Amino acid sequence: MSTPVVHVTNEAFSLSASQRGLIRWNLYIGFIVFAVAVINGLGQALQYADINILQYFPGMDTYYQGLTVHGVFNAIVLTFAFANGFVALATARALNRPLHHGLLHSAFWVLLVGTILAASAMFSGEASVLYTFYPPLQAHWAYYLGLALLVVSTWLTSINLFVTLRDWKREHPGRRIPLLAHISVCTYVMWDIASLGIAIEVVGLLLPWSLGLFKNIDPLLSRTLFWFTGHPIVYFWLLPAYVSWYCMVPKQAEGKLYSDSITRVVFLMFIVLSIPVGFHHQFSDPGVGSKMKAVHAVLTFGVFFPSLVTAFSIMAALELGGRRRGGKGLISWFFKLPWGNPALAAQLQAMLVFLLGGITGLINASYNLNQMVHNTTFVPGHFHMTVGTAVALSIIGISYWAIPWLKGRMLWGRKLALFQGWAYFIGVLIFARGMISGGLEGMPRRTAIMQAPYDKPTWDLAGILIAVGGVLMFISAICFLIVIVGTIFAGKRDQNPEFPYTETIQAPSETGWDRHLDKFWHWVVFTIILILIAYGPFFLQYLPARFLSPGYEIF
Ligand code: HAS
Repeated sequence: MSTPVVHVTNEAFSLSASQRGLIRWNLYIGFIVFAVAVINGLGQALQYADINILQYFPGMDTYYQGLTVHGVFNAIVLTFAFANGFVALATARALNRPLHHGLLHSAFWVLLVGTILAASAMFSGEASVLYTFYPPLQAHWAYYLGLALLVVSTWLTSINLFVTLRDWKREHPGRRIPLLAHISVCTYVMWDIASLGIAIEVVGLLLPWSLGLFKNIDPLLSRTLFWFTGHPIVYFWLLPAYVSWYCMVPKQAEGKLYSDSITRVVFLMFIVLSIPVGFHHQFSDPGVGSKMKAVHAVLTFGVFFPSLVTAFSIMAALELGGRRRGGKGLISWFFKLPWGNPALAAQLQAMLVFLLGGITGLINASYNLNQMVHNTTFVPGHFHMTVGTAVALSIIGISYWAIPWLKGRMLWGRKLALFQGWAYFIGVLIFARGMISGGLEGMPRRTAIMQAPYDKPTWDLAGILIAVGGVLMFISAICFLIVIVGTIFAGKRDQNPEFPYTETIQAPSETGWDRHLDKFWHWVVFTIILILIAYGPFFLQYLPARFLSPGYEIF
């Protein structure tokens, strides 16, 4: 192998105290809602083993209220707050320049107000509509407005990344965008297009409906707009973790990233392929033609591909690190990785679980198998290994270095942090095993099993596994929160905290074909064409909207 080209700016990087503070507070909002959501999670998991603690906690008066808080706080607020903070930080690091201060401020405050509005509606029991808020279930207007503001906060962050990149380009005419900045911006470009579906649904349909401006709603149109955003949102959750796996983890593992260009291609593929796949969540919906479902099923196998490439790329980067540290043979390099670093260990555990999460995604995506698992606990089994681990455990791992860096303190409770990662890893594997086997036995999702008037003996073991795994995950989450609070208040001062930044073996060329990879607009045009092919026929045949269903507040 030729001598590695080091493509990384080693000059010192710093941000003003106020920018560090704002980024830190984005992460703290995420941790605060996470602390509430894991209590709900424990309640949900225990009820599968017939143990009821839901009644003892605020926000969990009914199963559906607790599940709504759990889903919205974990899957929307935590992930958005983390992305807004971490991806902005990554961009600033890559371009070695500060972010736009006003935009950073506004994104933070809009996120906070949105979170408070949505939380107030959920805790008052007027928005027990789950995180998918399918109409005709109707929530209080504050819930919809809160969600809309959360999306606006991501758009403000996005503008911030574009403005920061534009300023950098003015100072560096003709230069290639640094890889870390490129993939950070790609993450938000994808989300900007994807979030249009939910923006139209919430602002155009649900908010005026909840305010009484019109009486009835169109459930199928709303669901379709929801899933237009609802599948790509999973990549908006995942890509900040990928930013770390590509551009930070190899450094922490003492390895190097193999190819700059392949990494750019992977993120561009997510822009193009993430959106036109939403009907794979609606395989069982009447009103969507089977041809459209087939197109989305095929494209779903397309969006599987960039994750497959990621698995190989990251594995290669890790192998380089393991071999540098003395690993030999086929697999011993794996054990030589620096497992003693909690920031790395948590992310490696997240990757291992994601291998299983990805495989279960393929089962969901296969039309005929989907008929068997749809609306069963198989699906939460899948998503606790994806968003619930690949994303959540990566957020935890990243926080183990990012909070010390942002705060100028060393990580407190290193051993507890290491224990935390393993407890989560083992916990989620037991939990997901229960969800998946229960699902294959027809155990329904989104159902208070304990109160259900029916039961199947084969669900008993599944329920116990879900409860045992859930308890372990809960203990692990509490350990994480203790480590973070300990770091903030009791971590030893550190004048020179490390910001991990990976080197690439193949640097980007200044003159070659791969320069086109930096022209985001080309890829946006491809994306729009593909969306028109995948959604156009449905809307042409379906519109105008059919406002036929009244709203219901069942729970
Ligand atoms: Fe999914 C349902 C298909 C990925 C989340 N998914 C859901 C729901 C959620 C969710 C929340 O086609 C439920 C929504 C609801 O409430 O109804 N999903 C897929 C497919 C993928 C996929 C094909 N999902 C995700 C990700 C998520 C997520 C990522 C969150 C972040 N999913 C579906 C379908 C449904 C669905 C159907 C509807 C089901 C139904 O009927 O309701 C793929 O993108 C997965 C690709 C992943 C891989 C794995 C790559 C592995 C990597 C790890 C690297 C490992 C290394 C190991 C390096 C190909 C990158 C080395 C480690 C060392 C330590 C050395």
